[in-house]
Amino acid sequence: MNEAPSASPTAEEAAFFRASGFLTLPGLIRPGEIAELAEAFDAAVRQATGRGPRDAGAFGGELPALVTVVSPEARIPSLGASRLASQARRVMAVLFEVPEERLLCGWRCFLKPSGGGETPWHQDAAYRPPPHRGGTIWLPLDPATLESGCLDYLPGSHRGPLLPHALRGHHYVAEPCDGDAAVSCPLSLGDASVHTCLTVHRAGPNRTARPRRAFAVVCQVA
Ligand SMILES: O=C(O)CCC(=O)C(=O)O
Repeated sequence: MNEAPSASPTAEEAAFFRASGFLTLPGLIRPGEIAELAEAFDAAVRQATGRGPRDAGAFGGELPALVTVVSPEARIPSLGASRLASQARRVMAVLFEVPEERLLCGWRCFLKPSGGGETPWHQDAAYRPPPHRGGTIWLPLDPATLESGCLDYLPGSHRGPLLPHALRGHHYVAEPCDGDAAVSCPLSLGDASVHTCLTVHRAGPNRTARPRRAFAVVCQVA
């Protein structure tokens, strides 16, 4: 899976990220590499849940908004050697201005089934103990559109504070949260977005007939 790395974020992109708390990364991964990543994603979901991503409505009685598989790289070791792994570290090191050796990274599979509801507003920091220095590279394996459940970000929310979150089902939900100023980030195959662990974000419902799959590479500055 390894190939020569491509360009790092420019100074302008890094400045946008520091001001806004998120950034889109067009062409982070070549579209041809997505098929291999999608195969690894499907295998990890199948191993973790006993079901494939296209087994519509097969994840229990009620259709979940999101099926999450934590640490798929433990099930599919080739992920750790993939270009996404090296690209994620490279991008994070530039954006957080640290050497790559200081980054601790882990993966997530996020599967939003066809018909799945919204991923509610939250800050990833609600899921982890402090210090809250780090972020997530989010790479969709199906086009992420307004219809399929792309991410929406609240610009500037990464300056904090960590909002109160209520645990609803499997999700921490930021409350109260006014999403009026949200910016939607639709992504084509090969594009990714990156956000900090304090950036308030959500994903819309999936109104398409296909699942919306995404890998997240979550990095903390050690
Ligand atoms: O994929 C989703 O619906 C949610 C992803 C998310 O919240 C994240 O990557 O932090």
